[in-house]
Amino acid sequence: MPKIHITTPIFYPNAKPHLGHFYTLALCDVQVRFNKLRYFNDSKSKIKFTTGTDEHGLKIQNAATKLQLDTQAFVNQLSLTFKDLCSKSNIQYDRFIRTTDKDHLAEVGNFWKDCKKDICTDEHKGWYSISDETFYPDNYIKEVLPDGKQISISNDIDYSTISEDRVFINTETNNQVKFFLEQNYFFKLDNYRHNLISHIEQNPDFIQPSKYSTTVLNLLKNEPLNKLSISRPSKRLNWAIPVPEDPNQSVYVWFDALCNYLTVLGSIPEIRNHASEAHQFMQNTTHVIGKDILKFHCIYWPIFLMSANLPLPKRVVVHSHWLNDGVKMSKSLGNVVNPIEHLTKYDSDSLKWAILHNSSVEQDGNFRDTYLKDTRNGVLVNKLCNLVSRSSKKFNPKIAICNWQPIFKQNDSDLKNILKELNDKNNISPVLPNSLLEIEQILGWLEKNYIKQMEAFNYQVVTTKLINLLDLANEIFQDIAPWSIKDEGDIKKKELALFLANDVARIFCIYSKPILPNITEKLFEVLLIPKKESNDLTLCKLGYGSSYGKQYKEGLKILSRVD
Ligand code: ME8
Repeated sequence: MPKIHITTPIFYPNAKPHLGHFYTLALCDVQVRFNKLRYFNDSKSKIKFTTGTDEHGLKIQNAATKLQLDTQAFVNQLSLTFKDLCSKSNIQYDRFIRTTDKDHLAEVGNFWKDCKKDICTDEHKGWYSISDETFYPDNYIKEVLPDGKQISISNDIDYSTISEDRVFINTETNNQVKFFLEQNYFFKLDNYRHNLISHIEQNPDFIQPSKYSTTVLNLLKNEPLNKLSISRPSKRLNWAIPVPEDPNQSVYVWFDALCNYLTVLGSIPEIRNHASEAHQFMQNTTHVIGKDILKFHCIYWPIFLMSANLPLPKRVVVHSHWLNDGVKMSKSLGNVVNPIEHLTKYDSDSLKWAILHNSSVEQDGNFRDTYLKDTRNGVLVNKLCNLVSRSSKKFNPKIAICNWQPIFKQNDSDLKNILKELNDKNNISPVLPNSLLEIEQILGWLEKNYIKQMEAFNYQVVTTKLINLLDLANEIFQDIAPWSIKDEGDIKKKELALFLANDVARIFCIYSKPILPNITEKLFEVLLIPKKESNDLTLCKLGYGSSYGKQYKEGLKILSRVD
């Protein structure tokens, strides 16, 4: 009876969401729906999906000030655009947390107190990027001269005399940094370095894909794990949660934000209690993040949790980035694809399939408009809906299904004999036996690998196999050409084409339900598949449906082309 918790990062509402945010949300939504499908028959299983907005910090404060807007009104408005994206794309979270929510403010204060033994005060000087909300060491900084030339900063730079008009940037993100000198609270990360190394080594799936586990281990083993500044003077940052018992200091936005993963599960004592549901959810949490925030989730967050004596999440799944002409799509650069535009022109299933089929969590990808059209027209209309409509519109597949279902369900030798008999009698082309064999092979592969691949977020591998299935069933249909069969003697062959088209469509719909919740729901209706069967992965074999096929309603369009 698993309790599973899946999270996206909580996004900064300093601008409207773009395709990158949609991607993380879609990765999670599919994972949630896949788990619901997988555990459909386990009435005690619970799957929780949380997302939200990260509303404090300098970045937000400055964005609101620039527009001369009240900061709360500013975040209220932008937070809604993230919610709106979810509702327009049928992304169904259980909680949308905002870090300005009351229960969260209290949770951050309590968490801080629980980490107290590892927190100290010190003078802080360093290069801070407001856009990245993080400090960078000197060797990641360059000065941009008035002629645009970039030079490294010299070792003997006098920090106390850096004038305001000089421009410095961080070399990783190219975002501007400023030099700050101030008194802050610090978290002694190094206290947990060895514990974290052992945890990652003993749990090779803690950080996925494994290349990121290697990156993090290398960092922990080879780079100094400096104290992390976790507060800012309130006079510089007032749009933040105050540090408990010290109103002159404000909690650093990342300390505040990471804590959302606790707030959504309940109070800290409850999460700590081994017998509680909150504890089980916490232990079985999958954080899905972009690689830009690896360090925060794979180093800082587990260390904070160790300090507070709380369970660590099960795993952090790290995905790559969507690029635009080779540059990371980002709100600050404005080089973004707006998912809402695509949702308006196409539909949410098409957008999800288009980006998940054309990407992998391991590699950065460039978005192309053609992905949408190819998915909607090429896959969903021409391959999937066509398979259903061509086998149900002119014909009633009911008898065909009744006749062929038991033969496929029984055993292989019967089927082989029948195919042989059909072949001898009708001299059918080799397409049928070859394609049928391939269908059986793909179904065998899916039966063995679907759960493993979906769990590892390798959705593209699954969608590729599923498209193959549709191609093969369409090929058989085309080859047998039931519309041209008039002869009574050929009736078996005609019925076989109808049965295969319907049954492959049925199986395709079960497997693709997590990615295509809307269109599969409609197709299950057309194919007369009862709810219980549409959620049963054990029925993903030819002949295992109990459906009798529905006469396709005249004029019924599941999905039409977009040109
Ligand atoms: O970092 N490609 O928020 P954020 C793929 N508030 N995914 C992308 C992307 C791209 N080009 N751009 C953004 C923050 N993302 C913090 C998080 S969590 C406790 C606090 C996605 O609005 C990806 O998931 O900058 C990335 O990690 C996240 O949005 C960053 O969102």
